[in-house]
Amino acid sequence: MVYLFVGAGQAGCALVDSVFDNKRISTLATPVAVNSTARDLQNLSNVGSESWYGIAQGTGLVAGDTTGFEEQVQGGFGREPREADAVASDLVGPMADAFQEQFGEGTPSFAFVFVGLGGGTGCGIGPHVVEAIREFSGPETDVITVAVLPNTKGDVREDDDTVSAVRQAENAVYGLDRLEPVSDGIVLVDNQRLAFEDAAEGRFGEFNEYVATGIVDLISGAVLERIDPGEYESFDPQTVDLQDVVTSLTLPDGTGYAALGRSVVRTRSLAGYFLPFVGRQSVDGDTLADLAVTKRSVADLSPSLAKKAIGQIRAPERYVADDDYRIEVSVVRSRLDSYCSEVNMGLMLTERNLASFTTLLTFTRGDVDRIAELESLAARGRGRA
Ligand SMILES: Nc1nc2c(ncn2[C@@H]2O[C@H](COP(=O)(O)OP(=O)(O)OP(=O)(O)O)[C@@H](O)[C@H]2O)c(=O)[nH]1
Ligand SMILES: [Mg+2]
Repeated sequence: MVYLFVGAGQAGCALVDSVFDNKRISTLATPVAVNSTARDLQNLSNVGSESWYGIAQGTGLVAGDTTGFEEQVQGGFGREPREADAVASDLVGPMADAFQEQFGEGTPSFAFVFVGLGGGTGCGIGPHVVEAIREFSGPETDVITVAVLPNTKGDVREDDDTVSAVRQAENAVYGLDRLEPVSDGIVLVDNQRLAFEDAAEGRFGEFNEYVATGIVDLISGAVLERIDPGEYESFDPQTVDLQDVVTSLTLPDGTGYAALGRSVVRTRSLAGYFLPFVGRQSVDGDTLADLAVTKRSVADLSPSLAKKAIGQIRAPERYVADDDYRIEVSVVRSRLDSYCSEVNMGLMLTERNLASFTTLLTFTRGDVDRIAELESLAARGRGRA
């Protein structure tokens, strides 16, 4: 194993679950799910009870295969991150031991911590999860936090909805303020990118899958496709690896905040699936770049304020080697170059009939308008108190 993926709270665990929907990831990474409600853990499809930990008032850290787990781990922290923080701050040592046991021999070179920022558990426990990872694995391990920003859209009214937007914003700022100093980089997943109805109905599945696929694409290089680039004479791989991702998330004056974008274009028309030699389609680099940036995971963001960018193209061999079909990597790259001066581009093969482009655009906290918006909503909450 090389990587450790820990989810905290419902959203965090759902995102880890989505990452492990890609079966091959389990050859590279160890999953852990920490929550205060057993029932939410039972909803996971790809992370089994041997990887669960419960934290609740008065329980300490409870392993998922403990008898009576469900009775001990219930109630949660119901949007109260300070309560979750108080309980979890005493459990850093036990979490460090548990993560070591899950990971097995050695320490991970990279760890990802996933949290949702509107509630109590992710905001309160998340930062202590990062501390626990650092405690068992030491300073060599880079920790990237993937944080969900709550949807706080809607007119400010004095009814319950308004209060809940303010409350979610307060929690989000509380969580971010504690995650920032312990994280090497933060990738933001903004639920405001979902249509309001989608978020209200809790239809997060597709969004989680989008984010999970993007992260898997960035971390897995050639490994997940079982491709040996050396077998392809005409191919000169330019790989971006996780170290490059961390570099791209780190800014000279502190932790960077990144938006993730991903685009996919089918490289063969539907007819081509049935008649192998017809229907090949060329892939336009500009379209690929444009789609990924348009679909970025954070609302109200100006790409031209990005400080750094990283991008990874994946395509079938013909699209990286054959003159007639070649994707113009330089066109994709020049899109990122137009935003910022520090750009790292990778090109990797895939055996699927898909060309994809995944990118992270990194900003300072001050340049992310959505964080400023959450901060001012949170301040309104404090004014009321
Ligand atoms: N993108 C995404 N967001 C989610 C998901 N589940 C919940 N959320 C959002 O994430 C934020 C945090 O909510 P939860 O993860 O349920 O909260 P929690 O960390 O379990 O905390 P408590 O239940 O309050 O103790 C809220 O804004 C939710 O709307 C999910 O699967 N995906
Ligand atoms: Mg919860």
